[in-house]
Amino acid sequence: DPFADDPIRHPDLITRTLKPRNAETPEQALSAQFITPTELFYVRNHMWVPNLTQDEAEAHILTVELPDGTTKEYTLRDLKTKFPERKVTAVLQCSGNRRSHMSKGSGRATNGLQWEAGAISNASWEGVSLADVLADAGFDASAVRDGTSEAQHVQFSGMEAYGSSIPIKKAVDPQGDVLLAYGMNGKPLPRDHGYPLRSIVPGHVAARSVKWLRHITLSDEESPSQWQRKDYKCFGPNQTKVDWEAAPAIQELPVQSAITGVKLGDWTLSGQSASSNSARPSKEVTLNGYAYSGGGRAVIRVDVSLDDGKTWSQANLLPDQAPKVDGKAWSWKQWKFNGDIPLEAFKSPQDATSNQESDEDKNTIRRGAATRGANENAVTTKNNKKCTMVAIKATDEVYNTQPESHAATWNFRGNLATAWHRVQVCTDC
Ligand code: MTE
Ligand code: MO
Repeated sequence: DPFADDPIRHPDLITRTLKPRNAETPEQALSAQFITPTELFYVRNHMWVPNLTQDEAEAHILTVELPDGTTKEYTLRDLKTKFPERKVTAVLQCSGNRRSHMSKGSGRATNGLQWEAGAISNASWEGVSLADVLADAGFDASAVRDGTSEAQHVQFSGMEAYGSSIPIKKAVDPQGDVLLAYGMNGKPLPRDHGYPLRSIVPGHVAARSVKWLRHITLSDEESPSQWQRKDYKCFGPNQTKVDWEAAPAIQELPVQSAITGVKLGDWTLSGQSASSNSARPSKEVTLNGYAYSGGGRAVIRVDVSLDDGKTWSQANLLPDQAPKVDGKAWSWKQWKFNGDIPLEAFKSPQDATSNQESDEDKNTIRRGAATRGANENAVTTKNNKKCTMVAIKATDEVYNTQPESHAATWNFRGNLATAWHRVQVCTDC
């Protein structure tokens, strides 16, 4: 059993598969801190987890291969001593994050792990600059700027067999901030996250941040791996038999957001004046979550609708807790919203089901019940239950925003599920 040696997982991670180990970050941890606690950072492994002792790790060799076939080797110790240490705080998001929302929201099955909104996390990464190492290995980055570079791609290979690549432009861009990282949140990388060395490609899909990194190849071609040439691509909603080569590999991520907490408060009277006849009962609601865009594009706004998209308000974006690097937003924005849902908005579930994502429905009921201090019994008091749909969407600094429906962006691989995040919120009226 190649998995017998896998590390122990934190019990709060939500396991999707055990062998290989895939687990998402629980909602609470997605919103509680700006930096996701290391032990709750989501895990996406295609194979087993390599196991190196500390001595083996220090002696671990990274080989860099130039287009002319010449190679240069660096031990982890070399990397740590020869190059200045750099630290970048960056989100990693799997291309499959929210895939289950796409499947349920569109009513069409998708291939792959049925992640909810927790295949994303934020951490600080410590290591050395890939651009520095490539220059030391003898690669002349000016050829990339001149357009005369033979190398067009930087291929990364992991110790198990996983591999993928990024465009050379990103690798040598001084503002690209690509790291060869050996640290995470101030400690050595844990085994699940690539010990002893991984690439970190901020702003790109996490599939390009290759763990247990052992080989870098500069080439005129993309990585030949299936993870570069196949799995992480998108197609149109009508395309199920596809020409893989016709679509580019996912690199920079589109804009994304999710609700990771819903709390219903008390009934209050709102209106022009609480004492006048026009006062209407409404239910206090508190929402929170994250928003993120690829390519270093900052999220500028998170819009919230308490009536499934008819009217909108704005969430408060919480202050960044990591400085932007060279003006690039590599981390997410966390957000919070307080509002009131008018009594009339709550409909019996039959009327409110048109767009519902059923298992989120369950979650929300659980949350609602918890905030009322009730227990799971509340779930069964179906007759009194009334629900409404809340929705959110984010916009980034170039005004890209999220699509309304998953049907419009459905693809059979279930990649890049970025439609408005809708959650059904229920109460006993
Ligand atoms: N690197 C190796 N060597 N093996 C893998 O299976 N999975 C990739 C990427 N790098 C993978 C890998 C994918 S698809 C994702 S989403 C991220 O690692 C997950 O990184 P994490 O487990 O540290 O969250
Ligand atoms: Mo992924």
